[in-house]
Amino acid sequence: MASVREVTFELLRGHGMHTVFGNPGSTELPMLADFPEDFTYVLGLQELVAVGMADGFAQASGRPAHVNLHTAPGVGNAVGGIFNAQANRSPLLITAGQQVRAQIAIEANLVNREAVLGPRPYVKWSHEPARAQDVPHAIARAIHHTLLAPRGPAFVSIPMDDWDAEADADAAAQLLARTLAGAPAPDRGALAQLARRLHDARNPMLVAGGDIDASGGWEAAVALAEKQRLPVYATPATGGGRIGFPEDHAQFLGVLPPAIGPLAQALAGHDLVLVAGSSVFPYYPYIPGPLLPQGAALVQITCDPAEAARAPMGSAIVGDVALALAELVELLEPSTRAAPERRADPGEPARADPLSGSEAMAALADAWPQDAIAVVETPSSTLALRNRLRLSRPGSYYFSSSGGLGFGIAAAVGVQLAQPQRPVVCVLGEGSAQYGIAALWSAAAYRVPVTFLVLRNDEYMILKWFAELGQTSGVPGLDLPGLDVAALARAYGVPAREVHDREALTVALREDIAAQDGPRLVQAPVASGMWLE
Ligand SMILES: Cc1ncc(C[n+]2csc(CCOP(=O)(O)OP(=O)(O)O)c2C)c(N)n1
Repeated sequence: MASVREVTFELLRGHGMHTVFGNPGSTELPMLADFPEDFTYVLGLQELVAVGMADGFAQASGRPAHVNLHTAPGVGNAVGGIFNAQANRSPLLITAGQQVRAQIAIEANLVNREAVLGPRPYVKWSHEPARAQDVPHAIARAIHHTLLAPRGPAFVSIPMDDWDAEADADAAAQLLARTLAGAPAPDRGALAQLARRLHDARNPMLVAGGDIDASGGWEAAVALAEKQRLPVYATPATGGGRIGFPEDHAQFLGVLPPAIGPLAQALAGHDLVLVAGSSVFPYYPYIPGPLLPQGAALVQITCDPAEAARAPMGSAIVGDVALALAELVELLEPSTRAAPERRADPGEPARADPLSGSEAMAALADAWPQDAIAVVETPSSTLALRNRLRLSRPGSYYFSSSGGLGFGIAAAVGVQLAQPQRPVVCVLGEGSAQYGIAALWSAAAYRVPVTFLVLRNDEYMILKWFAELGQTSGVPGLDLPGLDVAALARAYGVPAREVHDREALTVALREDIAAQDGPRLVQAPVASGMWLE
């Protein structure tokens, strides 16, 4: 007779989920006992790191990933990462250990009290099975939830004595045979109406969001923009976890500003704004103003009913973004509107000592292989990175769309494990790097060849900028003197060096990207400033 553990691993096999990211504790040992040889366990030294690695892995593979957490304190550590994963729409199966059933009632040590409540706001489904025999069903159900639109994490808490219990053979056989399919098809009538509105519009535009990339709609977005000669903007960088349109395309005009007033101003002159694969809009900070410019209408295409329901303006079509875009391409004839004017190149950045963020990003652009992937957590240089790299291939950019730090290093490791053929470069502020710094150990231990670039400005620059913007003075805790990430990296087993000028940075990055034997880190001291170009 098969045990709950055996049936569960069989189920994971059936879903192609052979990798378990995690940090083990005593409550997880029974699950991990006799760990099957066809599975890989990737150790993260803290739960936030384990979740971040699984998030990157899930997003870059397009498949659900499994992360296993320690009971209450481990789940607590992980919550910031779970918050990021839901914003990233990452299909994560999150399992956590729990005390043995016999000791839950008396709240013995390590009981995860009301286990389902901790992660509940940030997961699609949160559950602790009523019986050991229900564990495989709960895990299957969680996996299905992660994959059905909108994708996202699901959580199962499992008492540690469940794993050796005898499984229900009939239920297991049925479970293992089940498959679920279904991308939500957008309403055809609504799409036909949108096609007419696009055709009739004088000056329509497209706002490209990350779900274009996640849904596989990249080519359809390009085809639609070209056929209709639409100017294209990216949704604000604050919520753009992925990029949805090639940023070197002649019709790509830049990244929208993230606040209400400036964003509406950037849309001025357009009579129809089509937003595909983004919320409307990931605003931050609060700069009030009209939501839309005079004379503009907005239509959003989203796979997420909640995102459609909460938008403050415009209409919405709910359905798979790639399907919707492909159907619009079919429905529309080529437009004779004038093509949008190509935006200017940012030009060579001025020389500075220390380097400006723009120079550092220009050095990165010089070293950039066509097929490389950027994982980005560098608040004051994110826009400079976008403007200088102009990434042009799908699946080339990962950013924590919630804004929660602790994503970058870990996600880069997960992305690289999912995409071993493509070089991965992770660009970090030295402040951001601290939240998930222990992921450097996983990169070194598993020889994951990510190149890390750390921009060291000795401060939380973006918070100083927000303080200035909000006219908030006298804020403590915004300086980071003496924080040497290269030294930290060496302690975790990652070879690291510091470089000071643009040429040396280009050379170091080229060398590190070419070396595929494990992770490398380059630290570049940079001047204080917000680097937009
Ligand atoms: C988990 C978490 N804690 C705190 C913050 C607030 N926060 C946003 S940006 C930032 C500073 C980042 O500093 P650094 O990486 O050095 O980048 P810089 O702004 O200097 O470019 C902080 C602390 C956050 N976003 N997430």
